[in-house]
Amino acid sequence: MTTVRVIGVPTDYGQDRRGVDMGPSAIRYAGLADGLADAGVEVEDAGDLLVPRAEERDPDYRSPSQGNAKFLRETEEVCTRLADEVADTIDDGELPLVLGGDHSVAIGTLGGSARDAEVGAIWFDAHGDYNTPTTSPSGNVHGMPMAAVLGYQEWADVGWANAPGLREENVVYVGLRSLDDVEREAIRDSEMTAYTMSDIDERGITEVVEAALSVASDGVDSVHVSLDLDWLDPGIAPGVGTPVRGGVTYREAHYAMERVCEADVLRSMEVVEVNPVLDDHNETAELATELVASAFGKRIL
Ligand code: HAR
Ligand code: MN
Ligand code: MN
Ligand code: MN
Repeated sequence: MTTVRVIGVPTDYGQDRRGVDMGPSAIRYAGLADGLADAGVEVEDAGDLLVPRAEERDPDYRSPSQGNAKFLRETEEVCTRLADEVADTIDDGELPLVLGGDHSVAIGTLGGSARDAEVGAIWFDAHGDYNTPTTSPSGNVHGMPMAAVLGYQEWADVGWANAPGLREENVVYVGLRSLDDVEREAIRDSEMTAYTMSDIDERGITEVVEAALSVASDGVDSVHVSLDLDWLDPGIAPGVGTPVRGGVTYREAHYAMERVCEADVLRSMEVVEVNPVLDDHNETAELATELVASAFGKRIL
């Protein structure tokens, strides 16, 4: 039986809206343990990493390459510890489930998950998160983790942001609908595969998820799944810092997670960007919990 180790990472360094640091608590309160039990996995809750409050820190450190990324020192500090914890979990034969926090935590999750193995990744998100400290319009690191771990441009020599085993040609986006202009070009020029919401409109979630799983798992040991709750339509997932209209539906999201489970390639998973301060009666955290249960095997029949 799979043992899932839950690792909470209560950060909000990577974006401007306070409250996403309460994501791990909200997701647990929404019934994560029961959801995972329904899915038939063993659960071990490792608690939360200790994360200093943003107000106690100075966001203005300017590096790498003097870009505008905020809270980089703090992000490094947290992601370095998270990467070790994720790598340890996998060494122990368990499956890490990281609860964010904002999406900058993916630098740590992928750093640990792709430390000693060849790994693919599926990025369920409205956003590409492929900015660098100099291309970013906002300076928010949650818009940068994929560029960071793949060593794109100024991220290239940033040692703490490496995921050595992550193969660019095995990275797949699903559900994109908000990209910055420079970021869009960079994704086009990369070896990653990108399925937008238009692709889902045209081909349907079934075909897009099949294609994503096949690209992500081709020739690698296993796959990391990153689930940003703003992937879903804000009508059903209002508790996120950067909502974008036109996201996937409840059924499309569940279908995708059910297929992730059936494909049996999962190495690590993270659920990010749940912000209870912006939420409607914790419904986004509840949705996150339900989707995790589907990804780990909860079935209707
Ligand atoms: N692309 C914009 C930026 O870099 C917005 C990024 C928003 N990112 C997330 N994560 N919510 O997906 O600032
Ligand atoms: Mn250990
Ligand atoms: Mn994201
Ligand atoms: Mn997003």
